[in-house]
Amino acid sequence: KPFHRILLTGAAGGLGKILRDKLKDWTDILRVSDLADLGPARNGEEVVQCDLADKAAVLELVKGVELILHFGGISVEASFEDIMRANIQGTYNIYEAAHTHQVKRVIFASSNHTIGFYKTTDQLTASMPPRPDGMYGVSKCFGESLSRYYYDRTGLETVCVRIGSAFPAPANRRMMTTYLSYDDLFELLRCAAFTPRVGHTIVFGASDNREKWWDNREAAHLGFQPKDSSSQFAHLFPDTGNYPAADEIGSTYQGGNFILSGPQYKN
Ligand code: NAI
Ligand code: 15L
Repeated sequence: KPFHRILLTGAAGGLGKILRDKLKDWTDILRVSDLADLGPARNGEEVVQCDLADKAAVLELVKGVELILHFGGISVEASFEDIMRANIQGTYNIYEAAHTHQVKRVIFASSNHTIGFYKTTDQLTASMPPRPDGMYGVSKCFGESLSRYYYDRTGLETVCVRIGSAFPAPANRRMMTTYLSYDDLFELLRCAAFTPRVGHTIVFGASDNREKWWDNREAAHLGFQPKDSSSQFAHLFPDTGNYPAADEIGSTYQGGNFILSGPQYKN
């Protein structure tokens, strides 16, 4: 197999559960980790339950690993204190440990909420300034900056995947644009893992949806070509020509309703 040992953090989560099975073909040993219970180790697995905020535990977690898929952490808007522990301290611990143990590459599950305050009428490339839509988005911007720093300083490579909406199906009209099928996510991760040199790359993760906000020309070296499209779900959210809707703030910004959790929209 191409890798001896890969670490997957967040392995008990929605995406982690999918990846836990799919990553087996890439590696002799898949080390799966989460704060939550992962059940017993399956064939070819090592299971490590730990808190990403625990620096000593993460140092041990990363030992002997060639590639990290860092998917663990808080995945929605939450208090700064909670996000700080899981996403800021946690991601820092992963990078410090990766550097210490000379890990070659990290694939970081970043998010479209790094740019959620752009309008749904804007077209973006990866080098445009981040415009996070909450503390969660800010923490993902931290991960993107931190990984840039580790690459410039130490040569540790990272692909930051600004995942759109990776679910079985879009749950609302906005997700017709941000939808990323599980197969396309996996293909993007394959590109991120196997492209010979990635340096520090930021790539948007969306399927080949009819409406697009994100242009991946700056990540062309990854060769990512999505195959799926949200069009197969068009019947769920028929195009009424009323998007963005003037009376619905969640359709004005790319981050959708995440922006409603920010202090500026509280009474
Ligand atoms: P999820 O919330 O289902 O999974 C995250 C996992 O991280 C959970 O199992 C949780 O127990 C674990 N975790 C949380 N705090 C932790 C800590 N302190 N220490 C160790 N583990 C901890 O989220 P999902 O949907 O699977 O997303 C995975 C990653 O991808 C997350 O980093 C998320 O921010 C990112 N992402 C996901 C998107 C999606 O559409 N599913 C979109 C954009 C980004
Ligand atoms: C994210 O970053 C979240 O982790 C996920 O739960 C979805 O809300 C997704 O973005 C989205 O924007 O649809």
